[in-house]
Amino acid sequence: MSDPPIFEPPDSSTEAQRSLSQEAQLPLTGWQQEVDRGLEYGLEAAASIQDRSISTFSRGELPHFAGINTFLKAPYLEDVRQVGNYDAAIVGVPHDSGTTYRPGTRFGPQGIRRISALYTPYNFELGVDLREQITLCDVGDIFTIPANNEKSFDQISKGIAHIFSAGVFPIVLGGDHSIGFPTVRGICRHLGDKKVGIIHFDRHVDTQETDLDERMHTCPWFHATNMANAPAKNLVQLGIGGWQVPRQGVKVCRERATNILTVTDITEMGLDNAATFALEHALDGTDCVWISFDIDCIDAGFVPGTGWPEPGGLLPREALYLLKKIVQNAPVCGLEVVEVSPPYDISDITALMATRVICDTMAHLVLSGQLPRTATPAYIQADANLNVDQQWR
Ligand SMILES: [Mn+2]
Repeated sequence: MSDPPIFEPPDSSTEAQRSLSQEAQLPLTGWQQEVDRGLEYGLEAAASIQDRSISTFSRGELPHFAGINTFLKAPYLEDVRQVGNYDAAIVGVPHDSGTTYRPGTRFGPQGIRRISALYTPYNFELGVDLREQITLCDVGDIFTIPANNEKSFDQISKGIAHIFSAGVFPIVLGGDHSIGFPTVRGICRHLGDKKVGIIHFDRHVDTQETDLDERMHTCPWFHATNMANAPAKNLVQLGIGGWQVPRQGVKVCRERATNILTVTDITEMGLDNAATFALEHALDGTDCVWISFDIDCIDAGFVPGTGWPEPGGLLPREALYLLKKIVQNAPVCGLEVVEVSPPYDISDITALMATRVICDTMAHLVLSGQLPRTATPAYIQADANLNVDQQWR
């Protein structure tokens, strides 16, 4: 008997082969700077340590289980007036007072930061090393007011407007989805007459005017699409469906003609066609796209740590593929990842999924030439318009 043939792909015929080649092209400058800083601030290691890049006090990526939890161990920026010195900024919004069932997303930012320590800044298939290619800071959290949604919304809009108008790419760690309205409002304050399309990953429509008599996490897009800068015709809603979609929200989607794809729509038309649908509608007459990623768009089996888990959602690799196609083909002005509730999480897997969405987004921004920014995007206006709130037109 002869041995079975061994499959040997020719060079560069597989993603893995290309990835092996790409890694050799990446610099190690950022890594070396981190090591040098570690040795200076954290002291050289004890004499018995053979690897002399190790310091006495952990000051960088390693060990992954050590250190202070900012997102991906990015520098903590205490003075937010300096945020314009970075390409991208992480900001936590620990607000869960808009929650209508399971609370706990006030712990979302810290849960995401904690498990993000598991990640290196490098991705094999994408051939990206974030430490080498962009500057990232973590500005900490917005000071939210837990007894009052509206005061929290005002704080959130002011904070997001500050980051966005500094020309930095904002990455928001929620928080429940009620923050989708004030984050977009913060963007709209610096758009002048420009417009933003919203691409919304979710199992739920989140379009009703009020819930339990307040603007809760079921309501952000009713109020966001009241603003002239964020037209409802540019709201794309991916992954909607199941037994948790309130009928009053469906009525609003119908009246405002938002663009919905169910999970079945997405799988039947194919991921590429679904991404094209999202891009065409979100970019029709707009200048940029805001991505609002509710972690519950993914099947509940993968994301138990969330406020309203719903079986039948997207698979992680489907959601990540859609995200890739969208981010690489749209001028993206910011990202929020919401509804991660660590008290309901299991082994941090929901928070890890959120980390994955954020890191993938940054990588696709690099691969599409959007980060690092060489100039402030033309849709960002320095002057603030504080009167963007409107009634439905
Ligand atoms: Mn949802």
